[in-house]
Amino acid sequence: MQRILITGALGQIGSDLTDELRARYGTNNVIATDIADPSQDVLDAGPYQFVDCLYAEQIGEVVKKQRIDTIYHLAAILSAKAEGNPQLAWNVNMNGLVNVLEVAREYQCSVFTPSSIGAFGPGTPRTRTPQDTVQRPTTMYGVTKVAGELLCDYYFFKYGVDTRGVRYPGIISYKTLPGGGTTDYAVAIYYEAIKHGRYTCYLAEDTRLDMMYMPDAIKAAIDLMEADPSRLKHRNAFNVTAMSITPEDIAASIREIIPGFIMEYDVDPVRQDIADSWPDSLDDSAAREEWDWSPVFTLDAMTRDMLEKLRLKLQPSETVNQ
Ligand code: NAD
Ligand code: AKB
Repeated sequence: MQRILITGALGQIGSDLTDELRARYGTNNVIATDIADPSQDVLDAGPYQFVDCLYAEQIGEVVKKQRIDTIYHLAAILSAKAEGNPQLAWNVNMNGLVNVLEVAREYQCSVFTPSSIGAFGPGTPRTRTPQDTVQRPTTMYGVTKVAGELLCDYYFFKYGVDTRGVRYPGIISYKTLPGGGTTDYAVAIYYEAIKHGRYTCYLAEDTRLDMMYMPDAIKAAIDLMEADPSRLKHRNAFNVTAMSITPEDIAASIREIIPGFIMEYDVDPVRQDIADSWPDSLDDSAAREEWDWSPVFTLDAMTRDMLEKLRLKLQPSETVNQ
């Protein structure tokens, strides 16, 4: 039976993942945890506990009491926020992960940990970035992601902990706002298109990055955790992608539905530097071969769904483009 603990469950990915895992495995079998204040909706939706990943005993207590066998470890500091406070990012992203892995070792849990396109750097081949290649990131976020990938491999080889993970691209979703990444613009653009009919983008119009719609990101995590382990040659840090797009590509896709949408640019050098150090497009053939990874959403399909869902979510008084 699956008894699941999610760390960082109130974040962008965690809030969607919690719902999907509860739909599959039963509400009471999925314990959402975070350090942020939960809303009443979160408390009503299923089991929730405060767990700070910086304290292994807090993780261990829930794992033991709730007889957890699988941990989805999502608590982290994302790239732009990490550049503002590198020491915090190192602490949360590394010590939080070590604590989760140690608890998993003690209680024989499987662990899913996301890495990122941020694990690559300027020396990495930019196009069709291979699964196994140069990883010399220039951000603190990237440093912690590469170290995290290696640490997860280490716990598998050294202790037999069933660690698995993907390198996510920028994730686009409507339920919970992103938490301080470089790719957050790709979510904000949809909100602003509906709210104000225009958006000022902090990345240059031709900045090409991999992106993925949330349902595919959730599918990647669950498919990998359910994959036959005998097929996995890589275990952690599988490249996965759904689309390789620029801000202008998203704007053009939105204009198919909101023809008057205006996109302007005011480049933020910090986030532009980070984006410029990341790949244009990942080669995800290892994930396709080893656990049949295949995304569902194209850019236009995602745009249609995002705009439809945000129109339902936002109050009519907040919107100019119904
Ligand atoms: P997020 O910032 O939206 O959420 C992170 C959550 O972690 C927050 O709710 C925060 O309160 C919580 N948290 C922070 N410090 C904590 C601590 N000490 N203990 C417990 N919880 C703590 O992040 P996300 O976008 O949901 O990302 C989840 C994971 O996926 C991260 O590892 C991130 O690097 C990775 N990832 C995300 C994206 C993306 O585009 N969202 C892309 C690539 C990889
Ligand atoms: C970020 O921009 O930090 C994240 C990521 C790609 O890891 N969205």
